[in-house]
Formats: sequence, structure tokens, C-alpha cells
Amino acid sequence: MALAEINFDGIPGPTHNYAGLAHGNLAAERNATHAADPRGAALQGIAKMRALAARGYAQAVLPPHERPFVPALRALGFAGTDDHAVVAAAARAAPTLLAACSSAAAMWTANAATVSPSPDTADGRVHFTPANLVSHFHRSLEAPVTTRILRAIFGDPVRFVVHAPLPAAPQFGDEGAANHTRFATAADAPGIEFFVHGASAYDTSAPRPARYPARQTLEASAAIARRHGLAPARTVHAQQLPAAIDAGVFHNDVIAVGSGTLLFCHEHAFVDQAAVLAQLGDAVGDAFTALVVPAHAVPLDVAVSTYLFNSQLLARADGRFTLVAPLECREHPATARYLDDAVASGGPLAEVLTFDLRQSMRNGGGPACLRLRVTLTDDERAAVGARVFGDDALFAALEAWVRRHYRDRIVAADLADPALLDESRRALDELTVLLGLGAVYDFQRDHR
Ligand code: SUG
Repeated sequence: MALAEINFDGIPGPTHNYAGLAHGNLAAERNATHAADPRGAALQGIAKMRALAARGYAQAVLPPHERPFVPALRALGFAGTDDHAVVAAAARAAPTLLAACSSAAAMWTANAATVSPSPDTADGRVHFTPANLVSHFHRSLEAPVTTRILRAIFGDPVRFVVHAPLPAAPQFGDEGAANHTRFATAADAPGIEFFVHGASAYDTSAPRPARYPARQTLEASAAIARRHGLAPARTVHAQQLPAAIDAGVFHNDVIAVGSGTLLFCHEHAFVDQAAVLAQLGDAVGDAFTALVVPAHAVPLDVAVSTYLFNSQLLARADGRFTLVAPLECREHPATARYLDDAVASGGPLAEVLTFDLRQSMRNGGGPACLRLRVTLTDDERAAVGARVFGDDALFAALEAWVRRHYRDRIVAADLADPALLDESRRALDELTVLLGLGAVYDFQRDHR
């Protein structure tokens, strides 16, 4: 049964804005007062999908979430005769909470879930654990809706299990596939699943960052490996270097990316890095290759500002990889030089494609943040009922949909505009029909 990786990219939502909500995410903190362009954000994301699909890489989409999220505002005590009045009450009393409930952060689908393909799991089904994202309130709102959306797409219980998110407590902080990598020696071989945590919740003797939060715990990663039925011999856990988290590496995918038998990472990615690489080598086998970038070539702060490692590694027929990187990597001399040399050396990187994803990048989201990798057999793919797989017709329909509904400028004050709530709901209502998803949003369920 042929197994193929499908990239499920998030579509930036109609309320995309910069609110400085993510502590330790330097780009998001720096751009807090910038005006955002939701239309541009969505079109940049679709352009990346379109280009990769045109090169033959399987592409699918995950929809934005409903924002502003009125149920959360009501839960926080903002009341009113209708939803507009609730938004107005929040805008008056607590604009920061309105911004948190208006964030389009669900676009970063690398944080939607951790996915274990069927060859890796004890029961032979594809397992999904939606991330609880408890480290930030604005992101924690995503978990129940992501669960609902994944269940709408992967509804066949014979082939798929969409678990509930882990318990919503800091001890089980889980940020999904951004801290998870799957290696495999051949397309159909069982994978080696590599989980990276920021800290252990209970082992207080282990090192931890001093300045910024460690978002993923060892206990969360271990619970996911257990519930997905992964073989311990094919599961590796590692800890992120606390100094890297304190330098702005808030997820492992800001400092490492892996695929097939290749790991591309910075020299300051993991605690006891030599031991981690040796363990991966043992688990993956002789073909395992670590392409480790030294700090003298790309200092940690440059890795964070360019998002060199927040790239996609796409397998090629010749066994090498295409690196899909942010445009910022071409613009910085250190990363541009590193990539030119890497390609010229004839090593595992055959080609580098860069994309302008600046709207997302300003909130700390690069190419890899915007996609969730789901590896499926042909039968599993055929069992997906929703129309989420990308082809020219779908991309054209999505672009037209974005141009019809999205604004090209949003600043903090716009979040209070009652028309934005209506526009956003109209857009999402239409999208669920376009994607064949059914009523996945609260506003569709409450008002029908
Ligand atoms: O959780 N930014 C997101 C970016 C997530 C990037 N994802 C991966 N690395 N996989 C975050 O920090 C900023 C929102 C704001 O400030 O408006 C934000 O949530």
C-alpha cells in the first residue's frame, strides 16, 4: 500500500492581526502594533500551496477558525443581547481579550495536532492528537474546534482515530507536530517518531529555560506516544536546549526539520545533542543523516530571525530534498551563503525554493508552521469525504473566496467593528460548503 505525505496547510483567517500575544515568540512580540493584511496573508499561503502542488506534492487545506470567538468572550463574562453587543462590551472593557479571541493563529496547523501514520501504530490506524495549546489562552481556544474539524475530515473509525486533546493543564502542555518529526527509511516502512519537549513538568532536576516558557512537556509527548500505540524501540524523545528557547526558539520547528532519513538542524537544538543524534542513528539506521548547521555559519539569532529551519523538506525522486524556505533566508547574507554552499556541495539539499510569507512570518509563522503533515495510504486518502485536497480548481475557488470576503488591512481598533464578525461568519459559512465539511463552527450550530 503506497504511503504518501500530504501537507495540510492552514488558511489564514479573515481577522488575521498582530496583537503581540505570544511570549517568547520574538517576531510576534516585535510586530504587535503593525497593521495586518488578512487578504494578503491568505493569498500568500495559497500561492505556496499552489506552487508545491504544481510540482507534484500532495496538498490539502485546513480551514480557519471562527473569530472573534464569541463563546469565549461570553465565558469571560462579556454579555449582551446579541453577539455584536458581546464584542462591543469586550472592546470597551478589555481590548486585549478581544484581540486574543480574534487571533487567526489556527493558520499554523503544525500546532493543530500530532499525527502518527498507520504503519507506526499498534492498531494500524492513523492516530491524531489535537494539541491542547495550553501555554497561551488565544491558542487554547483552537483545541475543541480543531478536534471537530479533524473528526469531520478523518471520520472513518476503521482507519482513523482523532483522540481528545490531552488534559488542559500545564503539566501536559502540547503544541502538536511543531515538536514532532517522523523519519522513515522507505515510503512504506514503519517510522521512527521523534518527540522534542521544552521541559519536564515533574522532573525538576532537568534543565529548563529561564526567560521564556517551555511550551511542550515530556509528559505530554510521552502520553501521545502511548495513546498512539507507538513501539518504544521506534520512539525517541529529546529536550530542546533551554538557551535556544530563551533565544526565541519557542517550538522545535524553529530550529530543526526532518524527513525521510534526514535531520536538518542547528548545532544548538538539543540538550546532549551528540547523544540525541546517536540515538536517532541507531533507531533510523545507517541511512540516517544529520545536516547540522554550526553557529559560526548561522548564529542562533539569525536562525530565529530568518526562520531557516522553519522550512519544509520535500522528498525528490533522486533521493535528495527540496527545501521550502521563507524569503527572509535569501535576504540575509549568512543564510543565503549557507544555502548556496549546501546546494553546491551535492549534499542532501538539491534545491531551495523561497516564498514570501511575510504576513505569517511577522507573527512567527514560517512555511513549516503553516502545514500539518499527514501521511496516508491510498485507501486512507480515499476514505476522506471532505473536499480538502488541493488542485487548481480548489485553489482558484479559494482565491476567489478570499478576494470576495477578506479585508486588506486590520489594526487593533478594527477588531471591535461588528461588521468584521458578520463578514467573517459569512466567509466561513461559505467555506464549509466549498470544502464539504458540514457545520463545524459554533455559530453554525447555535443558529441553525
Ligand atoms: O504560537 N504566533 C504563533 C506562531 C506559531 C508558529 N508555529 C510553529 N512554530 N509551528 C505562536 O506563537 C502570535 C499571535 C499574535 O501575537 O497576534 C502567535 O500566536
